[in-house]
Amino acid sequence: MSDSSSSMLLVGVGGAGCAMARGVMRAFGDSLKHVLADTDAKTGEADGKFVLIGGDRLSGRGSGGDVVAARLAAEDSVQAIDDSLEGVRLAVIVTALGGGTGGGATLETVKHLSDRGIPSCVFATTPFAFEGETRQRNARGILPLIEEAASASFFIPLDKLVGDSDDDMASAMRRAVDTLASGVTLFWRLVEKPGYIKLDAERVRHLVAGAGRGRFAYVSAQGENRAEEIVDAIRRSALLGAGSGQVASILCGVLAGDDLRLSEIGTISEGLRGTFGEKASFELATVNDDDTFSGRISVVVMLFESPRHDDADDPKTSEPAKRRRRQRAILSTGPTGRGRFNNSEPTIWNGEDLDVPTFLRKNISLEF
Ligand SMILES: Nc1nc2c(ncn2[C@@H]2O[C@H](COP(=O)(O)OP(=O)(O)OP(=O)(O)O)[C@@H](O)[C@H]2O)c(=O)[nH]1
Ligand SMILES: [Mg+2]
Repeated sequence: MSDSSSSMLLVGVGGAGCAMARGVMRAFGDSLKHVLADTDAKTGEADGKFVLIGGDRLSGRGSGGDVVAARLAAEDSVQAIDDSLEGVRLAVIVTALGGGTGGGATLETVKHLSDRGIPSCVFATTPFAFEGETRQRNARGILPLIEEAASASFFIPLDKLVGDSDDDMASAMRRAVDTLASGVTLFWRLVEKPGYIKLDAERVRHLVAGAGRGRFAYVSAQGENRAEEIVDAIRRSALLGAGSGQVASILCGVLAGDDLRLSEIGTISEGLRGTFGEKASFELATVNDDDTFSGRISVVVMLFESPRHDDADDPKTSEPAKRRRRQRAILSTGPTGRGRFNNSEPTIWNGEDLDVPTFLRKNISLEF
């Protein structure tokens, strides 16, 4: 593992999140700098560097599907990940929304990292429709908060990731984890096995920081017409949803062996731009790894909806961080401090404390 590769930290959060992070490590086939975090001590029994969060509150038994309990638990103890952060410039977080920990603890982890100047790129699955309303509600409630806090985020519905096949549940899950994991390894492969068109770790960080919410897919093909088949699969991908919504920027990673032809890169590049708009900013990089990809091309596509922020490479000044600081500034003037009225009786009228400024009483957020 090179120094620049170890500037990227893989973080798994929650039971399924840690399982997916282990999938990323398996797919990469080498040791990745990582940390696995869960409120359930059992998750730590398998391989990998594990930190138990919320041990005092939840006694290592998980949150039982309670997002708020998981958030509080993570607020108490998320600093347990700090000894994994040395030299880290970008965190890639994998998690599954639906339970308590994947949602609640992910949000606190992202905020904690951002406060330390580390941008997060979050890959989060959302529950299958058949899992029921409680899990869907858990996911829907926390999703916008994670989106706002993270530098880049991908919310991947498990229904779409698995597709229409009628596999048994275990194989469908395995396929979902493998697909996601193979895509997520792109970050490390770009740095460790660069092809002719390179992206180094700092450029990856720059592209991801401030990119906002995106869509993500991983497709593979082999044989004579593999490039055309890839373009076709991209057009039909339910995860990318061609034609549904604006695309401001496209990041494409082409992973192949020594047999990758220039014309194939051209076909993929033109196909993508033709599908998602010539006006979108476009960045393509290649990975050359003959041992893994000989005879095959795999493509990771990331589409982002909003234009990038100019200062996005500085997480302290990126838009999510600025929004959070504004929010904190509002909250820090809350009703606990009554200034020169500290020793006087509050002025209560119709149940409202009129000494508290109106914008706080009415929960109006001010833009500074
Ligand atoms: N990829 C994958 N997803 C899973 C698996 N099992 C469950 N899920 C998904 O993960 C979501 C979260 O479930 P868990 O990981 O068990 O929950 P948690 O984050 O550990 O949270 P708590 O256990 O409630 O504290 C579920 O709603 C499912 O959508 C799995 O084996 N693989
Ligand atoms: Mg759990």
